[in-house]
Amino acid sequence: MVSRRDFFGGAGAVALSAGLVSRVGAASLPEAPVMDKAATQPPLSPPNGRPYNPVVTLNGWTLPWRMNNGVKEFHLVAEPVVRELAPGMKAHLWGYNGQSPGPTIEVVEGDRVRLFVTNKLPEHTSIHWHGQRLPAGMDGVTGLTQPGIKPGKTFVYEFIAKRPGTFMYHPHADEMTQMAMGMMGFWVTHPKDVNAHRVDRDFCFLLNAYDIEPGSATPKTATMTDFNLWTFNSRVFPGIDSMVCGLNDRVRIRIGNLSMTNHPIHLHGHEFVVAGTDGGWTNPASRWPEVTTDVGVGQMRAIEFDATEPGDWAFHCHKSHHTMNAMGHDVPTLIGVDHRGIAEKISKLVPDYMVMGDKGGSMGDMEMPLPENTLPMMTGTGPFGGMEMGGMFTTVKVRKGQARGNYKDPGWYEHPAGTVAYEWQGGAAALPAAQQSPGMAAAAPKPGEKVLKVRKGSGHGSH
Ligand SMILES: [Cu+2]
Repeated sequence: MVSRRDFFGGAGAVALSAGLVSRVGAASLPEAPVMDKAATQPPLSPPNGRPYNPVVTLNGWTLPWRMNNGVKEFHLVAEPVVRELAPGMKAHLWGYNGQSPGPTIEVVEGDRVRLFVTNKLPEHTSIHWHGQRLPAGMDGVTGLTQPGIKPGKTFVYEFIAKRPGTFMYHPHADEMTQMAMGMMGFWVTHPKDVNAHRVDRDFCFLLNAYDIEPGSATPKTATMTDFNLWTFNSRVFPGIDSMVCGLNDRVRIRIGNLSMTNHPIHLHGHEFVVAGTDGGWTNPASRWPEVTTDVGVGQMRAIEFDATEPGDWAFHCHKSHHTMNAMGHDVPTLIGVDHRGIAEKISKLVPDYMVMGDKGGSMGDMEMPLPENTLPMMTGTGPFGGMEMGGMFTTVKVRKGQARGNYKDPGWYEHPAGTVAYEWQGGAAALPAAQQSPGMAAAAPKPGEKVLKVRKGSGHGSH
């Protein structure tokens, strides 16, 4: 059936106007910068517009903009990209401006924002601005609020960034495929008052997941739960950069979940509060300290803490399957089973088969033949050996003297003498000087002296 619109917009009319439109379009579209690296880029200090304190996107970057008569103009290009998940593995994904996830968009509360979205995918798409207050027609839901953006076309979205906070963007078109292929990005609307909610370090990243068969490069898009690569911003450990902080810095980590399951995110060595959600900043009186917070599907959390403890602190999803890379998900349990002979038989059928949790062996230390373009399931080497991690794992590195604005990885933490767990060699345990409380050395018992353990009441030194 040919509709009236089709009739008037028929082939002849399109051919006549297309050249004109595209010439004007090319001249007036903002530049669409492309990122060719998966490394964390330094924060983008705003070159124009109102000031704000920029975020650092973990293994990502912020999209530059241009000002056009007071409007902040961005240009996102939806396109196939090659994303390095970690050194040794590249994935063929869909993303924006050269990477998946796309670049972070940073604006200030009250900014008028105009986003040009060009579709270079083989199918139609749209962008939904997750969490924003905006006119319904700018909400980016294909069929409901706009037609899909056809391949080769550019759509314009325009609205005022009304609410400060943490947001995401993703397609609302053939979502199952497009999200499984990596189409998503982060959005931060900074408060108008540059001193409001101010922190020293403000990191952000998305939780996402892929199902890429070892040896291949393109995700299986029909997978609902059995993903084999659990990622922070489309990176897996050891490919995820550390979040580097100065001692006593106030640190914020903003996390958005666009995977298909929840992720209990856990920080070692510090307690944090959830200072913000997808709905905005939390009331300080409503906050409670915790060391793990669950980030549900479609949710965002901004956690904050004072980095008071120097060291290299693990930061990871607490689902143990999510800190593993591919191939760890269909392995039989053979703990306690005499597997001599069995492993050999199975390995004839499954070339990469090996026994886990037996004879003290660990996958982390073993050299296992891998198909091309995949990663060991538990990997990474720390200063004390194999870390046996993968997937959603990285570190928060807290260092005295790490200058403000310096995000360079300082290397491994140098532990003060006597503060590292050690093997007991028999005899009395040596209590290192660094762990003695004041006055303890003087009170240490002489050999053979009987020690009476008495708990002192506070404020009473009479014992
Ligand atoms: Cu998880």
